[in-house]
Amino acid sequence: MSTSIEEHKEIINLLGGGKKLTARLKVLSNENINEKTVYSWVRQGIPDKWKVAVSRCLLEDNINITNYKNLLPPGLHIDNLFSANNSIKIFSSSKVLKTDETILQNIMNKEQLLKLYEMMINIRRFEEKVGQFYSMGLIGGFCHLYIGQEGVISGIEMLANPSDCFITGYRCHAHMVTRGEPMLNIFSELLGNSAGCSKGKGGSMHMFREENNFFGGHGIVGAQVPIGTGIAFANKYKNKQSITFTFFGDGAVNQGQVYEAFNMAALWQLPIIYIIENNQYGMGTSVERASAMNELFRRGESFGIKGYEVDGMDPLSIYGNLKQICEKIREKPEPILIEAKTYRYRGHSMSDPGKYRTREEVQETRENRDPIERVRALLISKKYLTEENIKDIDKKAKENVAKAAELAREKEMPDNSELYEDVYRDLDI
Ligand SMILES: Cc1ncc(C[n+]2csc(CCOP(=O)(O)OP(=O)(O)O)c2C)c(N)n1
Ligand SMILES: [Mg+2]
Repeated sequence: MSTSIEEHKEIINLLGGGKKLTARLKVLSNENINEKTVYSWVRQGIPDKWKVAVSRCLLEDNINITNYKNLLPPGLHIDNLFSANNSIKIFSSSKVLKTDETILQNIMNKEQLLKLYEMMINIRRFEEKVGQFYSMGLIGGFCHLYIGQEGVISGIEMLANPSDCFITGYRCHAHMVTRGEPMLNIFSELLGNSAGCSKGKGGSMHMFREENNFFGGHGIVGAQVPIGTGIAFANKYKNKQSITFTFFGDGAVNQGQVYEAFNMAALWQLPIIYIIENNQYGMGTSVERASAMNELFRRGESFGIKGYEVDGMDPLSIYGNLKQICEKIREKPEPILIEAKTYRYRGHSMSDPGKYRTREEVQETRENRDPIERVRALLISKKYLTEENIKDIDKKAKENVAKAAELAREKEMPDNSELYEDVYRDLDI
């Protein structure tokens, strides 16, 4: 492989030598660059600042730019350069992913299926307990439960690496659980205790655990999308292999900042998967009433972001389809948009009378599309577990949750002197 100096020397020669190149760069950049500077690049290499302009000269001369591995500055993808020639490509390859049932049933081995099942049961029992505590007046502020949506985060967690980054909105307890945070710390946070993962200052909507690469927990609808994009940029810039999973809702998808973030993610080809958890409703309004265009997986197309719809009530489909997508992104970073069609069984928050949908609709989904039931049935039909084993798993999950919840009640509230601490801090991700 050639060094960047040898490569850059070859490029300068191909472009007609220092004199010609100087003239071309002057036109392209409006900057006063002299021949002596350009000649010095033959010995020192082309500085980052001039690499984009030099790449454009190569493109104009129809020279295959991909031969030159050392030419593009960090963070810039080759496709970015094509916009200069007005040839930016619009992808319309977004699609609904449907996978054959027999493939899905065999996509995980016994150990994986068990892990997935336990993960989902833990989330559900955890959230049920949170609902109970809220009704008992133990939890202050807003509180949004994830019951019904367990398949989305669990399917993804089954394929993610610990070094991958996660960020979501206020419906964030489940993401904390699957990222490995002890339930005691999550309950403590909900109760406002100093043992909480955010020292009791964040509450239900603002949980963080940097060590687990979980970056919140955000109360402003859509705000996590540009932040997730920034994390993905940092990872690419620092040559980290991590994918950033950025979750948001069907309501959030109509926020302007989502599209500003999409633009940058596509421009810089960032390693990010945007996941719209389309649970069919925002804060009391159905997606049909709130969105002019309901094929949400297509929302990235005008930026060249490929989008896929998957069944969010089926963790096996999430796992199977996203696994392939992640493998590709790890090899060659690019942003991808996933619309996971899911459903929440409870109200938007704890204070939602739920007048915008019928009980029958909720009941019908619970009975026919429940993600936990789907995996339970598979475990039984494959004879990996008996009904008795299933009951034991459930009992153990309930006990663990109850133990963590009761222990959290014994923890202390933060001291008043803590009030002005932890307001701002630099992250080194
Ligand atoms: C910028 C902003 N606007 C409005 C709100 C109030 N609000 C909180 S949640 C919500 C609905 C969001 O729905 P969706 O994105 O579908 O997420 P879901 O609650 O279904 O998970 C709204 C409007 C807010 N928190 N932030
Ligand atoms: Mg929603």
